[in-house]
Amino acid sequence: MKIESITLRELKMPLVHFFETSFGRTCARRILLVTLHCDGLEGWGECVAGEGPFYSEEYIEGAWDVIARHLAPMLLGKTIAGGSEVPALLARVREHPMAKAALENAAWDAEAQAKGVPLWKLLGGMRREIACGVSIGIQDSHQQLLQKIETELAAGYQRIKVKVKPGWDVEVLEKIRARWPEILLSCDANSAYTLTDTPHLKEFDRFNLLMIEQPLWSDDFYFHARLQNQLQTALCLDEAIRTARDAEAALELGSCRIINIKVGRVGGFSEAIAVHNVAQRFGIPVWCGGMLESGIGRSHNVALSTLPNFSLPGDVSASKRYWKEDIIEREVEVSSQGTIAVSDGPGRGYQLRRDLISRLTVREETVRHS
Ligand code: OSB
Ligand code: MG
Repeated sequence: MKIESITLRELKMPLVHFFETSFGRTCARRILLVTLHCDGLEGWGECVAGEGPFYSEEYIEGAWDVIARHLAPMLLGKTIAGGSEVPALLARVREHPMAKAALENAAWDAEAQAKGVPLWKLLGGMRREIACGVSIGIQDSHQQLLQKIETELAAGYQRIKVKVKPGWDVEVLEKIRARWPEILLSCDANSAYTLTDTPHLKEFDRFNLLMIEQPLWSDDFYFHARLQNQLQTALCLDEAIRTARDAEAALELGSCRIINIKVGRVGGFSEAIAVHNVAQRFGIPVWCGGMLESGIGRSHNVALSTLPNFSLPGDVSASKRYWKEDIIEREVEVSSQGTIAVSDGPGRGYQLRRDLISRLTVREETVRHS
């Protein structure tokens, strides 16, 4: 596949309901899509960077610039066999994993179409359907949160994850457990605590949580090991795992017993597969995280989740939980069993709604081989 040009698009997509974490509230997503034009094919990828540099240091303005000015020129004019060749071509740029992932995943997307195989099979997936959970943000009231949980359980979701932070934690978990003693329940702190909160975090042990996600600093797995030693509940790392090497170090240290894999955070499908394989070697389950993706990123998350060690329900849920209308057709739908079925069609398995994409586009730039 010869990469002839690369198009960047920003789509403005309001969320059906705001999403709040310990680092802030999002009401609308600025979705950055990239399109690789090669051999008459189009590979699409989504850059999951946030509106501001709060989950990680990446954010849409910076990602747009680094893709258009630095990363895209490294791919333009190159002939590649497929997505797995992209990381080496981009390696001279340090970090910027979400920006790199958008391009690499677009190359896999094109490769799957070129070969006429489903993307999930190309990635090494084995499952025909994936297990789904939901991530529920911090709400304006406990009552509102309980109502949301009730709705998601009724829809069939297999695991509920709630966002926590100091002041929105023990009391909230108490109320959830009082009403639903048996459900699979976990919480995600997005780095809202420090080691001095250890006695407080120990109180979480009484809620029989499946995991506590990233309680401490976003770049840490050393002190997470110390915390894990003092807790019964499994820790799960999200922010801190950016490479397979991080995963190996964290698992050797005993920093966590579960890993959340986000394809953007680790820089693309190749590294996501590598993290998955490291975890598998250590006997550690992984699940697929989400970043409030549009249909492009969402369909890629579905494909990744079919790999064998994705053995816990992920945060990949139905399009309609986020968007009035998603940019793919059909939308990502979840069964009453809380599963998403994968299709046997070639490529990502979901068509684009081009008319809607152009209507939502607020900025567009095409970079060509000079
Ligand atoms: O930590 O998993 C997280 C959303 C934005 C940033 C970070 C996170 C999240 C989610 C939402 O939890 C997952 C989703 O529903 O896409
Ligand atoms: Mg998380």
